[in-house]
Amino acid sequence: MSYVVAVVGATGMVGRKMLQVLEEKKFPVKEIKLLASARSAGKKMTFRGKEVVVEELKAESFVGVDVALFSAGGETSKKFAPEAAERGAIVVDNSSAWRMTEDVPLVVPEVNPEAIKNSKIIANPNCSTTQCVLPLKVVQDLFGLKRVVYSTYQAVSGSGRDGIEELKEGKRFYPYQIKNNCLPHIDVFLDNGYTKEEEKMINETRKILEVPELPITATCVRVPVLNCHGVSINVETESEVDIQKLRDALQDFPGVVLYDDPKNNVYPLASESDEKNEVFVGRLRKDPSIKNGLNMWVVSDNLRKGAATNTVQIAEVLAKGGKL
Ligand code: A2P
Ligand code: 11C
Repeated sequence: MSYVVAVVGATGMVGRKMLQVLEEKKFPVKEIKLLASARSAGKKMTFRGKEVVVEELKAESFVGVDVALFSAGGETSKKFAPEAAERGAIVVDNSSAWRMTEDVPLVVPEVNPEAIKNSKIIANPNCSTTQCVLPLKVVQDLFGLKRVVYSTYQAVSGSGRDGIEELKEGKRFYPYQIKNNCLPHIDVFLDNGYTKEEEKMINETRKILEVPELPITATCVRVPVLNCHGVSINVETESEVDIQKLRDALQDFPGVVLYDDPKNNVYPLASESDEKNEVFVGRLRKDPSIKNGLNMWVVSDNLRKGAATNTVQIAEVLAKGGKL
């Protein structure tokens, strides 16, 4: 079987990465439709060595499409995902538009593929959440989760082209310069003093791991790194952590690479995770400040596993399950 695939936002950073990942993973594409705003209509892009003309996104674009991968911002997804679904396409949406909608599954294929069921719209989590729920699922299954504290070190590519241009070329985009700085400010501030990014990490983790009441807190920080987010995760567990058991389980878990040999300076790094599809986990150690505690350092390519790769993996689950 092969499929008609639409990429909505094909000209953007994540859209381009989706095309690259579809090629690399040899996703069975019969025909590809590249959709973007009217500004890009007529532009030529390449997929599998062939030129493809970008079309303006319209509701009719989805006639005959089996699966539509969206990464064109929340407003576009809100408007066009139902249009696509109505026309028979299954939508995998990388925006935040549908993530917390009750009947929309929020999926990381290594963690909760069963959540997909027969949904017509499937949401892809925020990049910083995605990379955390893989090791957290391992901890949850082994020792149970009691509380999670996230501290993130997020790359400028999470802000799209604007962030990259600021770090590379000094074009100002952030409220303060990012060079030589760390900004404890990602997305907008909410009335409770948290940012929307922090709120997303809290809510999305609870939804994916099916622990709606789990106490979680987060501080999200933008750092002067081009690509790959780092997250320090402090976890309080129900039962005592056995580091060797955790190491073994992480090594066996799909999509996770254990990089944990501190004596030989082996730990996850942005520079080593760039352009990789896996989540790198290291600095595993007990937290002796609480009864059952653990610290980990988790790094992943936010444009790949945090966005394009996870979206394509969801499409793979759909294809393998005969749902397209
Ligand atoms: P375009 O390139 O035509 O503006 P990024 O997040 O890297 O800026 O990419 C955003 C992607 O979403 C681009 O492909 C962009 O297309 C697309 N996009 C933005 N707004 C719309 C819209 N209103 N309709 C369709 N595509 C849109
Ligand atoms: C960032 N995590 O690094 C954001 C980007 O909800 O999909 C992705 C925002 C989202 O700025």
